[in-house]
This record gives sequence, C-alpha cells and structure tokens, in this order.
Amino acid sequence: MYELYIANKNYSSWSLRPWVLMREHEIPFVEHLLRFGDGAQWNEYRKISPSGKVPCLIDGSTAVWDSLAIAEYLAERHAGIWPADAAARAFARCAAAEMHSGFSALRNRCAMSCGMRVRLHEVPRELAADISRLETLWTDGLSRFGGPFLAGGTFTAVDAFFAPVAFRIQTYGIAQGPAAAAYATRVLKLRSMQEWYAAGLAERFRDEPHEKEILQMGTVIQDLRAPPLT
Ligand SMILES: N[C@@H](CCC(=O)N[C@@H](CS)C(=O)NCC(=O)O)C(=O)O
Repeated sequence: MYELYIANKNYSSWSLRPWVLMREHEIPFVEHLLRFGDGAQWNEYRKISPSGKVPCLIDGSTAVWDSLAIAEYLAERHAGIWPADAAARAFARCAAAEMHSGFSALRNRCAMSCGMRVRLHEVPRELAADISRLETLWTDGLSRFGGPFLAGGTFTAVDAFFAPVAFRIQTYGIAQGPAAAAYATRVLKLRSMQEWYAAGLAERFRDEPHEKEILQMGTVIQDLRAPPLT
C-alpha cells in the first residue's frame, strides 16, 4: 500500500496534487497529515523525506519526494495518469511543468487557503500576467482536446497540477473567461475535491506564517473554517 505524506489540507497546495490524482484514479493509499508549525512531527518526517517537504510518496523502501516526480512514478505503474494521445500528453506534460516551475506571482500573492474568501489589495502586473496566461493555457487545452478536462476526456496529472489553482480562483474571486471559469467550477465539484475541501474546512489548527501571508495580500471577506483551536 502506498503511503502519502501531506500537510494541512487548507493550505498545502503541493500536497493536493498527488492526493487528488490518486483519489481520481482510485489508487489506494494511506494518508499521513503533518501540521505546519508542529516541529516535532516535521523533525520525525525529515527522517523519511530527503527534502523535508511535502508531498512525499512512500512505496515500500522507495521515497518519492516531489509532486512532479510522484506523478511520473505513478504513471510508470498505473494507466491513464497522462493522456494516451501523444499530442495531448505533450501538452499535459508542458502545462504541468509550467505550473511546477512558473506562475510564481499567482503562487506567492494568492496562497492557497481553501476555507477563506479574500479581496486582494492589488493585482500587480506580474499577477495579472499569470492570470492571463492561465486563461490562455486552460482555454487552449480545453478547445484542442475537447474537454471536459485540460487534455481531453479524463482527469490526468495536468488537472491535478492545476487543482490548487481552482481553490485559489474561488478564494480570491479571480475572474476568468467562460471556458476557464467553467473548468475551475468543474474541478471544484469533483468528489475528491469536495472531500479535500470539507477536510480543510474542518481543520482547527492555524499556521501563523500562512495566516500572515494572506493578510499581507488582501482583506479577509469570509472565513468558512471551523473555529481555531485556542
Ligand atoms: N517541489 C516540491 C515543493 C514542495 C513544497 O514546497 N512543499 C511545502 C508545503 S506546501 C513544504 O513542504 N513546506 C515545508 C517546509 O518548507 O519546511 C514539490 O513539488 O513537491
């Protein structure tokens, strides 16, 4: 049985990628959730994960400690992680890699916090450029490969890589064109995403650095999470 190490569902966008991919592909795994800010848990975890970051997939004696590497590891063992069609697969790999190494303004200025609704103080040029690129990329994939997912008819790794962005769109009310907006809604409605979201809302522990980061970027309009532990 695979074991997947992740962090708080409310905040951990990198953790969501392999988690939603495995859920959507019905690949069984045991989940281990580390709380940000719990030093003792993370110290233990550093004995397991070479980078000390989440996510990390454990398969017997093999540790796979990066979300893109996990997608590739799973693709070697399970059908359908990447699209079957070569052109769709090339697109999916490029788009996932672009998300993995790019979109830094979107990542830094719109940190994932599933249960919050936030009005950004400003949308600087780099963020506007990332939002515009996102819409172009999604619309291109949806129209070229026929949807309803980014590289065709099934949920593949590229959709998993953009799943955290669907939560960011919801949190920050990021406007998108009709095809991209409909795609974000479709992803948010997936059973696996609903499961993640419900668990994120139920979390009562807060991580101060994440909370502060969000307050620097915007004004909280709504906090739908369960009350914090005192
Ligand atoms: N490139 C890595 C990045 C993972 C990453 O930055 N994870 C963050 C959490 S969302 C983390 O573990 N932070 C804890 C730390 O830096 O100590 C991946 O794709 O898995």
